[in-house]
Amino acid sequence: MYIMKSIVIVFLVVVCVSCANKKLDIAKPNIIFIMSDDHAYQAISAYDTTLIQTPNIDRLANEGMLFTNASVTNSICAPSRAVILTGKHSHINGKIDNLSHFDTTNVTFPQILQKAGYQTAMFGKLHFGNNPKGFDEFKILPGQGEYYNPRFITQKGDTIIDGYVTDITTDLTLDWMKNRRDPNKPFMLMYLHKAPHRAWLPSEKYYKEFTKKTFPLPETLFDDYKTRGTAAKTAEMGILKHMSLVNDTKLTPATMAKLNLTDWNNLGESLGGMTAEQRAKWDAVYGPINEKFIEEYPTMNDSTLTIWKYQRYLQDYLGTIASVDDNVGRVLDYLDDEKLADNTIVIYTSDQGFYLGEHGWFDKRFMYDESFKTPLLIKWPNKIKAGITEDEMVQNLDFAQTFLEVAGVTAPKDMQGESLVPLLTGNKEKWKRDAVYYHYYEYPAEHAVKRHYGIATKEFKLIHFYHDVNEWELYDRKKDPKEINNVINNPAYAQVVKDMKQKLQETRKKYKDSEELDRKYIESYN
Ligand code: SGN
Ligand code: CA
Repeated sequence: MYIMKSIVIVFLVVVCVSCANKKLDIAKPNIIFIMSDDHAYQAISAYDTTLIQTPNIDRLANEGMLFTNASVTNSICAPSRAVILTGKHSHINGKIDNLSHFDTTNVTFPQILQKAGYQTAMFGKLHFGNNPKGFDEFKILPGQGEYYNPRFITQKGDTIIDGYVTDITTDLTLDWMKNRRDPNKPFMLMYLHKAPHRAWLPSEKYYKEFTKKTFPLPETLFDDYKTRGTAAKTAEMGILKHMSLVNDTKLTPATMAKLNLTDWNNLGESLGGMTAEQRAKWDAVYGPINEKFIEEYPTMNDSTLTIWKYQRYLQDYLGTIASVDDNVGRVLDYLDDEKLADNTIVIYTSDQGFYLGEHGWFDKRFMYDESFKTPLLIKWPNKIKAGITEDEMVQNLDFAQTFLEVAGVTAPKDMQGESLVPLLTGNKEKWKRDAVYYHYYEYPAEHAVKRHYGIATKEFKLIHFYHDVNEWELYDRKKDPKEINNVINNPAYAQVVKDMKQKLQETRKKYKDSEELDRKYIESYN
């Protein structure tokens, strides 16, 4: 009898402990990391209503926190993703550019969360050249992926899915949440859009709508880079000179031939994935744009051609964002409907910012604000007070440690960011950062942006361009937010230059970057 009693007691204790553990696990917050590719903060209405309304993305700011000073450590796709996953700068995780493969011996936060009992999944664009580790399920685009009828890499092999990439990425995400999510585990989901990456192909609904729109010109569209060094002048990302009339502004080879124009690419390539039916619908809208251009081109000059290209660029770029916004709404609605929202932290960001005509440019790469800064909106009910704007300097480097802390897991000591949890939960006094570090490597390469590193404080930004130049630039971020006046040689800033150079050296040391590593990564190009 006594033995029986003991067995029953031991059994009950075991059951209760495992119940409690399960409860604890389920109580852990779910994490949904939404990232688009090349989404400029200028194109989110929570930041700026000039260009587009994004009511669904804005919900994250209305119900949570809007970061106005979020930046990346290296403004280019795959390196930004590597920083996010590892919590380490590019020079440490080794993924300095889009060209090299990601070193999968790096430990990533999804691997740690998976081990800690999270169910993990990734859908959309990764761009690593290899498959992600630490995911129970993934369906990712190969490389850049296609907008129409894209191919996906899955654990069971490749598959082509008919339709529009932004809708499909969301369908895959919702399908996983509806049908394969384990209700007994917390989950971490990476929902990663290809849009609005070049060559900016909107869905039918939105190319019909957005090709009718005209957008205000940015103040710096005709920037002459007067006060800057060589890098800005030699970069190949100008709307007039380097944006393709064919791939980017969607003139047809026939239009080009008629006007005796040449270009570096042809339409067949970027629209390659479309079916005949999709192409016919596309031509019904873009055909008349071509005809009008044929009429107008003979009277155009550099300035009017720049403006025409800018308008065409924004129509398509913003058209792709309208789909992203709709689809983010679908996911947020699902969380609300399924009563998952209360225990889910939702993050919206981009792999970097983007130039929407500022300084005459498209693309990214530079440490100037439009591409250095990135959108960041976070909703976490009951933890973040609704509608807060946060201006502390945070980076994509901080995400890994943030998610680990959210999940109650200790981060590895060699991660280099800071958890954002104190900022999210109103414990700002714990946030001590006064400068952020940046380092861009991909040169010589497409768009010809020279290698540079630098630091930004809330007041100033110091940039050192190196490799085949040795040039410094300093911007007064408060007085010159558009970064038009490089004041590096202005005697009034002599002390600031000295202090910022000192701070840069300390910061490089702190993050273990060095001239030796700069040389190593230059040599890796030879
Ligand atoms: C492609 C684009 C570039 C872009 C890179 C990197 N050219 O090569 O404009 O800078 O991707 O983008 S394209 O003609 O092929 O569209 S990233 O977001 O993947 O880093
Ligand atoms: Ca990108």
